[in-house]
Amino acid sequence: MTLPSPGQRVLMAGNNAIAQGAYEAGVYFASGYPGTPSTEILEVISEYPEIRAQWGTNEKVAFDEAMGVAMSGKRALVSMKYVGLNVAADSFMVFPFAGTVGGFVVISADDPGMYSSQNEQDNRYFARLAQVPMIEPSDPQEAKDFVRLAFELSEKFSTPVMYRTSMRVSHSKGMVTVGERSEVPAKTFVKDIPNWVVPVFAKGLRAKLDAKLARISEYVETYPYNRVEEGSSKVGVITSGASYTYAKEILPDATVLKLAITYPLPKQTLIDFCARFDQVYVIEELEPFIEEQLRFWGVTNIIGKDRFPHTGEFSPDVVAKAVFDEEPVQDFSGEFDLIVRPPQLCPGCPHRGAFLALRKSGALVNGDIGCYTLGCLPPLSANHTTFCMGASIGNAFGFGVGGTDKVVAIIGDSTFVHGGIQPLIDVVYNGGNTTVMILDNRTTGMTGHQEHPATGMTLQGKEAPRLDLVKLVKAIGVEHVQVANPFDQKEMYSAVKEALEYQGPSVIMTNQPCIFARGEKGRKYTPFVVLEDKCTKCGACQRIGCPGVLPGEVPAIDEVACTGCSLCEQACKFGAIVRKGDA
Ligand SMILES: Cc1ncc(C[n+]2csc(CCOP(=O)(O)OP(=O)(O)O)c2C)c(N)n1
Repeated sequence: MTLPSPGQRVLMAGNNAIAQGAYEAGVYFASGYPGTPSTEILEVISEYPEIRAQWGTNEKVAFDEAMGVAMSGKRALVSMKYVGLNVAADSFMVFPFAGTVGGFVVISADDPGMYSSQNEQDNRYFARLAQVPMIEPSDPQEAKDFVRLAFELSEKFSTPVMYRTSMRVSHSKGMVTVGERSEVPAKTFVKDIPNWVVPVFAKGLRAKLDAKLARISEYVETYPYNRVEEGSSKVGVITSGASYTYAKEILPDATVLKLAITYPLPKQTLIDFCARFDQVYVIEELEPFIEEQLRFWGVTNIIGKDRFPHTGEFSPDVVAKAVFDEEPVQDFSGEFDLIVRPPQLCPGCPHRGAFLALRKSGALVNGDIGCYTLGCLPPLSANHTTFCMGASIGNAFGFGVGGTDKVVAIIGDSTFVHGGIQPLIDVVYNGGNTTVMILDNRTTGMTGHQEHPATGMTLQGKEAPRLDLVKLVKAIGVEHVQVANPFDQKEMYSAVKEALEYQGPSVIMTNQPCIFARGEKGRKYTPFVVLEDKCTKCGACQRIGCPGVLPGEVPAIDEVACTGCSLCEQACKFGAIVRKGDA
């Protein structure tokens, strides 16, 4: 990547701008864990040699490390998808009691509309829960500039600061004027047990935190980036983040109070603003976070979630409908009129072979988060529950305790390292008869092929000590451990059968890489072809769920898509599928 020079105006996506903002703000350390829409922030930061950047094994670990750097006196940032903050929440809730030494910023990237997420969650409530200030940019220029503001805020009040972005802000592009890096002098950590040993001194620190929040609340009343844009019409609007851009497009003449800091809210500024108008639109994506607060303060002349949907992503259309339509829009699915393309595993994906064996075994499968979640879709239909990262193993243990026979937890390599190790320890400790299949495709596939400890590579693509998953599960105490090739159906099925028959905890580790994993790209494949005269039209090859097997009375194989994995050949009992050249 060529880094832009100071003063240059560059077209940047919001996430790239955040990375540039971190560079300019003199950030010393950045960590995180991949997750849409935040992933690129750390990937781009890793290009700046001035910042020590690294993937953490999960968001809590990444948070704790950044927190340590900040306590040691240097600027630290941690970046994650909004659900990552659920994982890091334990630290996030306690850190504010002590405050920070160097600036500390946690980036939470929300996904209104759930484009690539397991749930919809408005993380603004996290700032309120943790009692930390929160800043929200609206466009790429602000995405960059607000990083510096967030660090200044953090150091001014010695508090962690939450920086909330969303899918639209992170992924839209805009022109950004870049600046220079400011090296920020390191501060010094002073040993002060009553401040830093939080649990022992929590009662006193609680009062201090309240007092700090009161000071910040006063400060935000005059914060220059909470600004009023005077308009010519009699309409007032309160908004922030991506919603600001829709509000400006749909109500160009309105007077807009644009909030940069959305927690704590500037109470008096908001009350005074609302007093100027008969009615004020509160245009905020997801929950009525600002609106509820206004109503709590006795403001009644506001139009909020009685017209605007509280689910899904906003767009100019949604805002226009809510403002101008007769009927309030109560629900919004966030869908566009696009041709439906059902998600599916890629041709040549090793997970397919694992699901075929699982389907044949009749096991109840507790799934986890990753590409393999798609194993729930027909025709595989072999992943029966999925919730969040690391849940599969505990869920499978629970199903077993509940009396269900033949239960398998499936979990990807990245997810296992993130949140699967402790539940496996628990299974061994508590005598579970649980089978765990670790789908080791040697990458974090779903989020775009990031490295993790078991790939043996760092964020920067440098070699690192490789976490040996087989040794690890044995060290945990699992005695029945098998490594199986998912492209060899006989081997895979017999591994599943054996594990299910075994009494006690067992692990099956698949051993084939993702076709896009490092070192796999650009490989030449010899595709398979269908011999029409031998085909009995039984449909078995269609039931492996490979997009490379094209439907038709006599199926065909898409030579461009085919990676020669041979699962279709193994499914055909009539020898009608052969490797090209062998026909
Ligand atoms: C707490 C949390 N952090 C991050 C994510 C984003 N995310 C979705 S799946 C996934 C990991 C997928 O990697 P892996 O388990 O190796 O499976 P693969 O996709 O390679 O099959 C991540 C990081 C998430 N959903 N939840």
